[in-house]
Amino acid sequence: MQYIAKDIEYKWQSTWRDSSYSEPKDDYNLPKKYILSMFPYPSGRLHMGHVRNYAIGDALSRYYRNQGFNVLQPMGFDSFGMPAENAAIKHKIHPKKWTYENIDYMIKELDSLGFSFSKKRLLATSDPLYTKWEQEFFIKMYEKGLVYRKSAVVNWCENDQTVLANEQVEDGKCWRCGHEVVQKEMPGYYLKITEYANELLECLKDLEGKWPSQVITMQENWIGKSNGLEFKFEFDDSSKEIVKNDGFMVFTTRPDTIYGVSYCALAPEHDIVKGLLNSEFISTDIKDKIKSMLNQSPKERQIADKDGVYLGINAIHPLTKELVPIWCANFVLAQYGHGALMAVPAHDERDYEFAIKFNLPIKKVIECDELPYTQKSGKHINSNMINGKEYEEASRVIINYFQNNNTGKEVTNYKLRDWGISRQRYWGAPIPMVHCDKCGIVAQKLENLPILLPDDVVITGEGNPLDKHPNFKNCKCPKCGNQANRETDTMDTFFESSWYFARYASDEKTWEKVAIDKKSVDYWMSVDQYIGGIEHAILHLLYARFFQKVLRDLGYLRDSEPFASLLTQGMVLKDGVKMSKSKGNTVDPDDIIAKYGADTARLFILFAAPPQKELEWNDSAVEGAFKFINRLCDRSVNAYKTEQIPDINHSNLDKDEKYARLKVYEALKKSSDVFESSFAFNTLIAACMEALNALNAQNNKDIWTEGYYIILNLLEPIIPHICWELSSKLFGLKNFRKIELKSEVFDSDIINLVITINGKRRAQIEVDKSLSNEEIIAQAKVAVSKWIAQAQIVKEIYVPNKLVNIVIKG
Ligand code: ANZ
Ligand code: ZN
Repeated sequence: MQYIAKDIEYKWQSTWRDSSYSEPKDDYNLPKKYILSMFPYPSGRLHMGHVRNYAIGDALSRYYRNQGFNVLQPMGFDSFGMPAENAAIKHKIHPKKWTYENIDYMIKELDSLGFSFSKKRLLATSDPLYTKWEQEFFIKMYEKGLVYRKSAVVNWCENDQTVLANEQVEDGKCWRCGHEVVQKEMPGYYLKITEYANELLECLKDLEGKWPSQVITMQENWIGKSNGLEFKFEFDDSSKEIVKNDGFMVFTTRPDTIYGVSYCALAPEHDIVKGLLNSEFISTDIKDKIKSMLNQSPKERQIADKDGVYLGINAIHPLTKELVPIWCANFVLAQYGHGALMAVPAHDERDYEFAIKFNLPIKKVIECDELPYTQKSGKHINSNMINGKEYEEASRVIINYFQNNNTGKEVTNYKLRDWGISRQRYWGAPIPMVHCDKCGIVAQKLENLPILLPDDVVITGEGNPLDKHPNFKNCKCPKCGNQANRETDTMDTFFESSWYFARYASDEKTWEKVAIDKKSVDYWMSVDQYIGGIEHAILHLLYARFFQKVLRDLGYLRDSEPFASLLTQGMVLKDGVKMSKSKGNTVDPDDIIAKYGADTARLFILFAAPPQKELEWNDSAVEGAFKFINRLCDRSVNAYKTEQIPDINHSNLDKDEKYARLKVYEALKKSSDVFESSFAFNTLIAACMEALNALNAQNNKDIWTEGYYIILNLLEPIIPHICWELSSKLFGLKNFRKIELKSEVFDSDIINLVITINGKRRAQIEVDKSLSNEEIIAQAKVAVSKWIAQAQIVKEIYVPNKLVNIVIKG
C-alpha cells in the first residue's frame, strides 16, 4: 500500500467529525476519564509546544476510549488579553475580530492534527455567555467577602500599561512582555486567596505522587507559611513625641533570640517612615537615602547590598527595657508580616551583614563558636528567663510570657498575598461593579449580567478606552437608581482560566441556564489527567486550585482539588534553545503536516523524548518517523483480513515464532504502564518497532496477523489516521479495544539462573527448563569452575527458576 498521508488523514478526520467520535457520552453510568490539556491563547497559529501538549493529551484520550472509558477531552481558547489589543494598535483591526479570526484558523490547525477534541463543548473565554457566569462568580464572591477594593502599591508594567499580580512578575519583569516592572499606588479589586492559604497548602499533601514534586515545592514556597510571635515595640517618650505614635509591630519566627535584639528595622514603605519623610525631624540626607530605597523595586532591593539609615528614634526592648535604635533598611519587605523586624545580628544572616556594615552591636544569645550562628540547636545564654534552655522550650517560654501579658501573640504568617485582579485594559471581562456617589461601591444585579464590552472603542494604547467611553461608563446605580459610574477596569485573564475546566465538564445543553451544571460536573470532575507547561506552576495552577475551593464553598462544585494528576511537559527546543518567534528558530506545524502528514508529526514528537523532558527538534528524526509509518504500511501485506485475534497454539511454535509473539506481547504489556502512569511513549514506540522487526523474521501468517492487530491497537493513540486506515482494511476497526495479555506467550523454555558462591554473585547462565535439578547444578558448576576448582564444596542449593548457591570451604 502506498502511503499518502494527506488523503488518509482527510478521510479519517471527516469520519471522526461526522460520527461524533470525539464527543463524550451523556451516559453517566459509564466509567469516565477527563483528559485536559491547557487551552491556548489564540495568538494566530499553533506552535510546536501546543502540538506536543495536545499530542500527549490525545494519546491518553484515545487510549482510554479504546479501553472502554467515556472520555471527555475538551478544547477552547483563553481569548481575552493583551495581544489582541496590541494587534489592534498595530494593524488597526478590532481585538474581537482579530481574536475570533485566529480562533477559526487554529481550530482548523487542531483538526488537521487529528486531535479528538469535543466540539460541542468548545468555548472561548471572551464569549458573552462565559463573561456572564464569571461576573456572577465575582458578585457571589463579593457578597461572601472574598472580594474587596483597596488602594495599594502594585506592580505596574509601563509597556503593557497595566497592573500585574505578584505571581505575574518574574525576576522583576513582566511575565508577558519582559518589561521592567515598577511600583505604583492605585486602587483595585482583590480576591482573598489568603483566606485559603492554609487549605491550599494542606491539600498539596494529597497531590504528592500525582503532581510533579517540583510544582508542589514551588507552590509550598509561594504560600510560604511560618509560625512565630508578633508583638509591639514601644517607643521611648521622646520618640513618641516625634512620630506621634506609640510603637510598631514586628513578626519573628525566632522569639527565643529576643535577648539578642540590638536594633529594629522598618521597610522604606512603613507608615512611620512615611511620617518622618513628611516631617522636619530628619535631615535631607536621610530623606534622600529613604527615597532612593523607595525607588528600587522589591526585587532590586533583594539583590542589592544591604543598605539603610538610622531614623533618630528609639524603642524600648520589651524584656530588658534597654533602648533599641530604629533603622530603615532595604531588606525589610513592606508586604510581609508588619513590614518591620527585630534584628538579631548574632543569629540571622541579613541582620548580621547589616550590623557589620553599620557597626551595630552584636549580642550572642546561643552558645556557638562562630557568628552568625543561625541554627536552632544550642543552649541560650545572656537570656535571663531562658538561660540554659534550648530552642523549643525557650520559644515557648517567650511566647507564653507575651501572651500572658497580653502584649503579643502566636501567629502564622504567609508569604502569599491577595490576588489583585483589576486590569486597566479593554479586552477583558468587565468587572461588574458600579461607583455611586450616594451608595459607594455597588455590585451589579445578577439579572443585569452579562455586562458586555462596547464594540465601538478607539484603541490607542494610551489609557483604558472604556474610561473614555461615555455610554459604557455612565450607568444607573443598581441600588438607588441615581446616575453612577461603571467600573472600567477589566478582570485579569487568569480569572477566566481558573474555572474553564468546570465549564467544560458541564453539559453544554445547560450552558445558557447555569454557570456550572452540578450533575454533569459531579460526574466528570475532577480532571483525571491535566497536561501543560511547567511555567504555570504557580500562576494558573494556584489560582485554579483556589477557585475550585471557592466554587465548592459557593455550592457550585463538590471536590476540593481540580486536577487529580498533573503532567508538565518539557519545552520544545531547536539548536539547544527554546523554539520561539523572538529567537527565529520555530518550525511551523503546518509545514510539517504539509510535507509528511499529522501522524509523522505526532510520532516524532512522542518518540523523540519522554514528555516530561525537553525535546530537541531533529529533521532527520522527523524523516525517520515518516519512514517508520511507510514501513508499517508496507508490512500490512503480511496480515490477512479478520475481525478477531487468530487462535494460536503457542506450544506448537518454533523459536522465531515464539520470539516474535513474545515481542508483540511485551509491547502490549508495556502499554498500560505507559498510558496510565509513566507516559514514556518513546519506550512503547520502540517496543512496537522491535515487535515489527521480530515479526518480519518469521513467516507464520497467523502470528503476523495477530501481531499486526495488536501493534495497530497500540499505535492508534499516537498515529491514529494510519492505524484507522490499515485497521479498516484488515480488521474492520475491531481491534481498537482492550486486548488481554496471554500468559503462555511469556512462558519461556529457557530460564535465567544466577549462580552464587557463599552468597556472592559469580555468574549468570541460561539453562533449558526441561533439565533435571542435578543436570542444572552440574551446568552451574561448570560456569563457576574457576572459583570452586581448589575448594571443598560443602553444600549445593538450587532455588528453582532463580538461583544456584554453592557453599565452599577454604
Ligand atoms: C528575629 C530573628 C532572629 C529572625 C533570627 C530570624 C532569625 P520567614 O521565616 O521567611 O517567615 N522578618 C519579619 N518581618 C520581615 C519583613 N517584613 N521583611 C523581612 N524580614 C522580616 O521570616 C521571618 C523572619 O524574617 C522573622 O524572624 C524576622 O526576623 C524577619 F535568628 O526575627 B526574625
Ligand atoms: Zn446608589
